[in-house]
Amino acid sequence: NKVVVIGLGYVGLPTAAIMANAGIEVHGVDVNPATLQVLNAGGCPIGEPEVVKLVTGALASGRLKASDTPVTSDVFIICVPTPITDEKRADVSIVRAATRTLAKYVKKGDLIILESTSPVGTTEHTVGEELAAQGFDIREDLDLCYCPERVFPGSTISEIVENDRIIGGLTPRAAARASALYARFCTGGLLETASATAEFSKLMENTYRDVNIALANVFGHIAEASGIDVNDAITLANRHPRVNVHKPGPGVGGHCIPVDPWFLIDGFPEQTGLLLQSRLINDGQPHHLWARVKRVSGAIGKVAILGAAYRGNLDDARDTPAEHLIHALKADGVGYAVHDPHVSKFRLHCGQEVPVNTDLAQTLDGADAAIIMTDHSAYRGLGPEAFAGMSGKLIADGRNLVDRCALSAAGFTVIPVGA
Ligand code: SAJ
Repeated sequence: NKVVVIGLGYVGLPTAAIMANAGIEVHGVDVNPATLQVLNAGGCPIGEPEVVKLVTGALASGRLKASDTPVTSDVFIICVPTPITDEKRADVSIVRAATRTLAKYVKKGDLIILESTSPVGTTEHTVGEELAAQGFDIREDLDLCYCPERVFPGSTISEIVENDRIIGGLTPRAAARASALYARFCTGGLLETASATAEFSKLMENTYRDVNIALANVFGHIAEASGIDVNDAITLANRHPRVNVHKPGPGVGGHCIPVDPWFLIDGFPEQTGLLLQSRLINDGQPHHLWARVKRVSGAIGKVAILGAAYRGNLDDARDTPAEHLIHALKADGVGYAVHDPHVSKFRLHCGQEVPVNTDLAQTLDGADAAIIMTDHSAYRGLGPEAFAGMSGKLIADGRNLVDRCALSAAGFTVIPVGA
């Protein structure tokens, strides 16, 4: 009746807290001293209110504990990051290191579950290999599973509890055992399959979204070239019962959608031309928007970037499209200031920390152009008063949020996406 969770990040920590609140004794493990310090003081390192409530409650109940080392247990769940390298290769070294750490605490008969989004074959070949190195027969002695998370940041708890969950067992016995565990805190369907099928399915879900967003962005380019408003056309197309065109925008961010398709591209280069093209289209969107701004005005010294978060109303700036825009501005020697109501700073991949202002008027002060990158509610419907402090009158609206009519009437040039 005890579960060890390795990795107390955006997925591991909420999962640990949900299990603790379902009456399971949970021992969380993390290598980050700052995370452990906050948790051991009874706090929560993630800001989402529902998560804070559940984590602090679980800690107070004594059923959730956190440290930097595992303990013996019957069940281990791995929720660590699976990044891509600068060369866009899948990096499963953290999964390997986590498995090596927990392998010392594993005994015959234990259930080991991987939740991290991973290349096809990781459960059997990376996790399995490390456990086999300890002398285990990974089919006979242990139950090994891949059960991917499907968390949509911003609604973490309800997504973990209510979504259907894929349960991929290396053996049917392993899948049945993991199902029984998830049934204790998940109300969604528990869909048993093989581990490799589950790994592929998870990658399919996020790749489907990336390719569809790329398609929407291409429709946006066509609309821009033809003078039609893409949003009107999409609204009409989506009235077809089998069509769901996604939203064009200023790029695709987050730690999942811009990363996961690379796992398939890396593993299956000959089969994934469409996926590669989609990745390039979506990563090119911030550059595309900046190129359109430059076509309207060649004399821009300072840009105000509105939105550091990768998606609206989140405080999460990981892999934000704003990073691509910053690189484009730097390459052209253009200065920038960043505004976000929810983010105070973020770090670029090169290590540079970018300060973020939470005061919109201060950020816009003296800017020649404003570029809206994030669909925060705070930007919806903004009119001329909001942009009054700018030096220039140019707004690129990457999310089609501002009051285009009022701004045009006040002499602003607004560049929308897909129109
Ligand atoms: N975006 C668009 N147009 C759209 C939809 C999204 O430009 O039509 C952009 C967003 O603004 C954002 C990026 O794409 O920059 C990614 O956002 P997202 O809404 O696709 O979601 P994520 O990355 O927060 O979470 C995704 C979800 N996956 C799917 O919807 C298939 C979530 O359910 C997964 O659990 C999560 O990835 C994950 O952890 O894998």
